[in-house]
Amino acid sequence: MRERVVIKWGGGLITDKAALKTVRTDVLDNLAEQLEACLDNEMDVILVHGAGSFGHLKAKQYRLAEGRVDAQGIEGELTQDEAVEEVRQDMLDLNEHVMKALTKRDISAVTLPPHQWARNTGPNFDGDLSLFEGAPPGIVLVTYGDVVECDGDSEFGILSGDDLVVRLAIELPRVKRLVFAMGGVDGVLAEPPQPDKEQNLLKTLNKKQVFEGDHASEIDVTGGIGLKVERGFRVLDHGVQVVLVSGETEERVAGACLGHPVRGTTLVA
Ligand code: IP8
Repeated sequence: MRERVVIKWGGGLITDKAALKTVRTDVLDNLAEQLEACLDNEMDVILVHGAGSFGHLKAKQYRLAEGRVDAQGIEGELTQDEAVEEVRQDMLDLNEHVMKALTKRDISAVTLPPHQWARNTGPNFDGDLSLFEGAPPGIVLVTYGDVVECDGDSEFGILSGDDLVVRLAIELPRVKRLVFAMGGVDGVLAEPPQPDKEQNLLKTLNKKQVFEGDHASEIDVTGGIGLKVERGFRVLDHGVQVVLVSGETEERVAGACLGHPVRGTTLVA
């Protein structure tokens, strides 16, 4: 029976996070090649990608993660409603780059944009995941962090890719592992990365260990590495392996997906 892997391509990996709407095409091409290696090894893939500079900068400026706020609290030319539409479109644009990288390698993939099928935020968001189950073997289903409608006064909010992967990894059948591919780090570090100093990588991490994430709170409206680890432990509790690796090498993402020992952080119970 074919196994499944859920892969999250971090927004900070596939985009230049500090420069508005700038994609890292070479990184995407490399990640697509590694994804193909999974398919070649009879592993089905659910791909979730983050937003990076296609989502976080504008979402932060227009306070979209907070839902509807008073117009006086917004600094910018757009209304919040216009910003919601723009960020959704920017995410569709980023997704197009992702799909292009997959298509270049003849990988068949279908995107399901969350604003069309999901509501509410956090790991218990609402949305029918059966859409992800129906694809024939070898077809990659793709989704991503997005602005979604929310119940109540907030009206809208940011559904992070890190929340999408939780339900996808736990609820879909045959999911063997969840792999977070990240930019700038080899996994979870014992201390924030510093130039000219070797990263102090935690090869395994259990819930009790204390760690510090390198969370650029001024530009990231969701959660940085701390959120990935917290969400990862929820998934691990359901018997799905969770590995965090650098997405900037030639083989670690594919290796982690296929269960090979690679440099990175494996969550342990
Ligand atoms: O980068 C955030 O998704 P994430 C989505 O997976 C937006 O946390 C639109 C900021």
